Amino acid sequence: MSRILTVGAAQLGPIQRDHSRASVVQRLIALLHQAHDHGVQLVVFPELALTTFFPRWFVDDISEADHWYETSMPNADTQPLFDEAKRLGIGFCLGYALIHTEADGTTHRYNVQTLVERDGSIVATYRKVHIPGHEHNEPDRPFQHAERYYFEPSTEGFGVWRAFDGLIGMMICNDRRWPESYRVMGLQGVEMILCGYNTPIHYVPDPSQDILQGFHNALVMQSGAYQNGTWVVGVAKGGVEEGVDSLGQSMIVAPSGQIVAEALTTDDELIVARCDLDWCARYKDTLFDFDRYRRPEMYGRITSQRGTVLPND
Ligand code: CDT
Repeated sequence: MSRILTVGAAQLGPIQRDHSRASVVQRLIALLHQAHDHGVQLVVFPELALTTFFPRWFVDDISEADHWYETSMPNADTQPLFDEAKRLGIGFCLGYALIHTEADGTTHRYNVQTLVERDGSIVATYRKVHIPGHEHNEPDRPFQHAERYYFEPSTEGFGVWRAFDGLIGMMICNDRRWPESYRVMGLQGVEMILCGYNTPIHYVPDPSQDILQGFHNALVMQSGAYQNGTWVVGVAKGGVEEGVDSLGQSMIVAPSGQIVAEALTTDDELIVARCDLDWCARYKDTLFDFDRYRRPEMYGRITSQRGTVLPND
């Protein structure tokens, strides 16, 4: 018997600075209704899906940016999304910024995705592992990418959860460029990885990469899917947001590495695929039978070393 999970990648167009969370949640609910019409069981929304991509601006006092973060999930703004999804019997994955306050008053800021089951229960909240960009204001840039100022990296790493009658993992944006992200989940048997992203077309440190953004986006997700025998659902917030053009190209990738659905626009757009989770075994039990073929004793550098160490002369 096959295990078909019908998935919707709910791409968003831009969210401008002055757009209220309530108006964004209405857009998410509109996509949820489209998903329901297509028999979707799980909808995946992008990274930072409730607000504009605020790390493009620097503030000297980080607490001035606290209004971009959620303090709890669900909350008054997102409760209508949770209620409607539960009413429709659709699960979802939502990216947002989270501020967590400890009992002693210390605060931690994370870039997260929360996975919600069809009955409305929260499966898990994943915190982004690989935080790209820079820590300090770089005023000569056309726009900032100060994620390393605004977010702490996860200390928990990549989990895989039993949900949606399968094994589901999560990663966020820059995580998708690192093979280790997929492999750590592959080693937990992952069958579908959910990944929201915000990718500016203009890469300030090396503009020669600008025309390759779409190629690299597909390259990393297709290879990650194939090499680990897993579905990958990549979902963009695309279009021109506060003057910054961002990649669309949301896609659903099969365990074969083939793209089975891809967005045509950079706007709010739902793409859908019927994903047979049992297809993962075709790769996991053959060419990528980890237990039979992997040589972890040869890979020590991957976990013992961070940067490059050149061979001796
Ligand atoms: N949001 C995010 O992680 N974006 C990065 C941009 C890298 S450029 C600093 C990405 O990998 O797409």
